[in-house]
Amino acid sequence: MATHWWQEVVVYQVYPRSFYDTDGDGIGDLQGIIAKLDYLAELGIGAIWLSPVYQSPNDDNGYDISDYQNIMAEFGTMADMDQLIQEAKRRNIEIVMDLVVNHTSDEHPWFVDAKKGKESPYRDYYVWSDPAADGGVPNGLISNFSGSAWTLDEASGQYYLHLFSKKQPDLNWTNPQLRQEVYDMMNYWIDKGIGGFRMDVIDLIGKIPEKEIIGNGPKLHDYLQEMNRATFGDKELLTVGETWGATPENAKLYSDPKRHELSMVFQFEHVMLDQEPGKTKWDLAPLPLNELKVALARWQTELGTEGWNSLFWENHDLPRVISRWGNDQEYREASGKFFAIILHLMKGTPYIYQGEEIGMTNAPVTDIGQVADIESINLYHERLAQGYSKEAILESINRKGRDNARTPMQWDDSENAGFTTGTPWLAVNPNYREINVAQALADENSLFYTYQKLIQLRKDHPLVVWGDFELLDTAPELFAYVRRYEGQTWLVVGNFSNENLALDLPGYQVVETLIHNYPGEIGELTNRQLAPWEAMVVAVT
Ligand code: TEU
Repeated sequence: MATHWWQEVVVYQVYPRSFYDTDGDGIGDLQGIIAKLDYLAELGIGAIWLSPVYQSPNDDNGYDISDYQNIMAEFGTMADMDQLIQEAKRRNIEIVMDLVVNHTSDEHPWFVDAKKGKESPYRDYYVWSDPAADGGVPNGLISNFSGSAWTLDEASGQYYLHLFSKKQPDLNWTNPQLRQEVYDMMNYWIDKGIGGFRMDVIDLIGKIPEKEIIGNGPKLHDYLQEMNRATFGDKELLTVGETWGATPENAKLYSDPKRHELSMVFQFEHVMLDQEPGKTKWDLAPLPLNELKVALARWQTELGTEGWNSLFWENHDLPRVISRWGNDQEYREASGKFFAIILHLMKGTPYIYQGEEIGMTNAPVTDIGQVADIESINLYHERLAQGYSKEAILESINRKGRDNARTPMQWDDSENAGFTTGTPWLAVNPNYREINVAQALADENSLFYTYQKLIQLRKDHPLVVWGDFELLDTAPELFAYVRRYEGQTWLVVGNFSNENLALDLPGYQVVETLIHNYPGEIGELTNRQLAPWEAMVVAVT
């Protein structure tokens, strides 16, 4: 079986707006990423997933693109971008671009022209519909950012579709010319020497709006195969689809090498467990530990050789995992290491979201005025109108809002966490004096070095990349699994709780302690207590 570089690396996601600001405007920039490449090289990552840096009016922080072949002025210039690609390559780091082609900005020239009327050559690049018989919206499709997914274009009397904000009109992928424009744009970036694409909500491009079919439309995989042939198919690129609706079954459709589509997908099954069934992420429910383990394990075993996993706890849309499922007070470091160890020893390509490697936590808000994210702001107004209390809505936002992970990167304990000399676009988490990169680098027991060690283990031991996976049947709070490869066996064990936990795994003799988040080597695996969030990787016979 052919192997690929993107199976062996760890990817680091940079959210440029919040990473590092070099010109004092309070917004991170490309020179800021270049300045921190040595830091990322020290961590050991092999690729950066770069959230969008293209020209954008920033209704959704760059996920609303008005020019795919220009750089957002606040972030820098195309020369900076070329420099970033080259400087990263010098350190064996590939740049994976965010490909946002389910929609554009309403300020993209295509949409500006399309709005001129039905005769516009770009009209059909977007999705238009006449009003329903009663004169209202064409159907019941709902935007991910609240309200109808249809907005009336007064001039023509037709509605246009936007599955996200009004300023993110959906592209019409049934139009072959539009598809060719997207492929040409992708080739422009490939020619610059990028390492791949992270494909934003790619499972929506096969939609049939008139039938209210949104995800996993019938033509989706035809389009991806066509895209593969027209762009990256003959290149060694990392391509990862963001697919909220992925099951192990359809993940194989995307990532089975024989089908020539993508390298892998992001699946979100585990991310949706702590919400009321059938409702939204804002409708909070406790995390069922056993279901989490079972969900993750199913993905580990079901893809076999017909697909490839990606592994993540966090990204720019999700809360910080330590606050969400760990303990961001007393056991911040220990629980952070627990999540790192449990995830990075699984089979698949791991992703680290900026700040995760130093254990950044959710940033509390007490008033909607402190929130910048369009998703949370729209939710707030929608739920107020529906009669929810302010307190209840703010609780949901504090727990699940996207700004939690978007506060500026905490570099040191100087003002604004060393992120900017100006006023940060979003307030820095007040805990930056204790939690920051300088502190983490100075402490040899910090979470940073756990991540560094995990990345090194992956480089040194093919077992981590290629080994088989078996979940052990244990108490819900005990997360235990085995990896096996060419006669070697590793055991990964972690205590998913704030309490001591009995450990009794007879039948294994410890040969070597590879990683442990509490002091000391591991001897016996029987009649032992695990401390809160204690986690370890041991080679066994
Ligand atoms: O996210 C897709 C998406 O569905 C999320 O917006 C999701 O609804 C929510 O954040 C979590 O429940 C992608 C990008 O990652 C996100 O940042 C963009 O806002 C969105 O697409 C539109 O481009």
